[in-house]
Amino acid sequence: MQKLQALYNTDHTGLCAIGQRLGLKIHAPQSKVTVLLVGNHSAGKSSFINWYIQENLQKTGVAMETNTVTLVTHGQKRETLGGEATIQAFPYFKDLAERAGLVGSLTTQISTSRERAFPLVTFIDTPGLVDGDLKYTFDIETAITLLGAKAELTCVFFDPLGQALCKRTLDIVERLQIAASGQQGKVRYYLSKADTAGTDKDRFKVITQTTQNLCRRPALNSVAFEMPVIYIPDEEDPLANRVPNQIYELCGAIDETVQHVVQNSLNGFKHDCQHLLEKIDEKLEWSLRRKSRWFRDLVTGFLCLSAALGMLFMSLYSILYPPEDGYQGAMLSPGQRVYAAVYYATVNVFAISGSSFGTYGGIYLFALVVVALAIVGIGKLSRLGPTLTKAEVKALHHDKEVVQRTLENNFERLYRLYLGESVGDGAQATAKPSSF
Ligand SMILES: Nc1nc2c(ncn2[C@@H]2O[C@H](COP(=O)(O)OP(=O)(O)OP(=O)(O)O)[C@@H](O)[C@H]2O)c(=O)[nH]1
Ligand SMILES: [Mg+2]
Repeated sequence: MQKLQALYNTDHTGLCAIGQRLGLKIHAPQSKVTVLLVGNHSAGKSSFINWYIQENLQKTGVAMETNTVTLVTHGQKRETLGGEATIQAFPYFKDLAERAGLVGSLTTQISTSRERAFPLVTFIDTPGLVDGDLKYTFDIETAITLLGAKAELTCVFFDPLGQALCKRTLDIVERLQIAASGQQGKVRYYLSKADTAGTDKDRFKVITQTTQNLCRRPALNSVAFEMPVIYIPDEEDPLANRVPNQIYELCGAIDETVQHVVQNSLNGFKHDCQHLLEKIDEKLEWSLRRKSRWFRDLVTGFLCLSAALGMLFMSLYSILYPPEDGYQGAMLSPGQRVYAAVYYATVNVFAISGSSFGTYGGIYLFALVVVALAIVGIGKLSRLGPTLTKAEVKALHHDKEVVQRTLENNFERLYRLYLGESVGDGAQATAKPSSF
């Protein structure tokens, strides 16, 4: 995805820069997938992130640990960013953060972890949801709903203790589900900390009660709830992991989302390249057509206008300086001869055809010819709009070559890389990590 981003964002030869020169808005695809974690207080959201990236990054504990919205993302060095810096790093969160009054309660944790698909994922860890008078420093309902719209995957965690009994959690889940209607699998539900749920029978009871509570909500009663059970596996003591654990399926769901987004980005890349090529061809064709017509219009326009002006000048001259012995006389200058020829020819045509146009018919016709020639001449010359200069045509050919090369050299290669990576990621995600 980073490689794809570079193809868009390179300074002069990137697809965005070429698009800008052509007057097209080309947007680089998103570089990462956003996974939103929502749930009751102490449901294990932060612990899941820490386990996924195999780093103790987020504070965990039974107290209300997470009180800010935290973006956990991969980077070159370990760093923590505040609200403003987060908005700089993720400009598409600006509007959302301002609407929910979130700027002061927004943090980014950058980790160098390369575990699982983490380099391609940004997790959003949200504060635990509780009922009562606890005041959040921002409008949590709006914030989570807007974050849900931005995220590609939302995971809702219910723990055996909290279940789906928290009104605030249910309100938010309902909103998220309504916003995600039509996007199957976007909001997923998990029973977290399943190892604390007791026996198989207890666990089953907890799942039933939780889904029943969810289904009481009108917007949720038509949702077919699947509630995989997950818990953080104990790597040191495999015997402690007797309870079935579907945490690796959650990793698989994240992988799937990543693959889906990468595939969309690759298809978008091909589409953008083709769009740019079409636009360049269109411009070049337009320029060619314009150039061939340009010369023709220039010559025709010039000839018509000169003929009209010549005839006008000639007639004025002939009227101002008529020959002493009249136009039938022998002492005619060449100009007067043309005028006389045109004039008498037209008069004769009308006379022969018995037209009642009279003696002035020839003059009218003469004037008509002058006006027609002038109109055609001016019309042709006014069509001579700007055309592309040689340098501009050369630059377009260069851009075309760059886009063609970018597409040919990268589409297949990135697709193969993606297929290779997704196979690798899948294997990694389902393989248990060796240590934590
Ligand atoms: N047994 C067990 N304990 C867990 C599991 N996941 C988390 N915990 C514990 O549950 C407590 C709360 O975990 P957190 O990860 O802080 O929960 P959270 O949802 O981030 O909590 P808030 O940020 O307060 O909303 C911590 O003491 C964790 O050690 C799990 O899978 N099994
Ligand atoms: Mg937390």
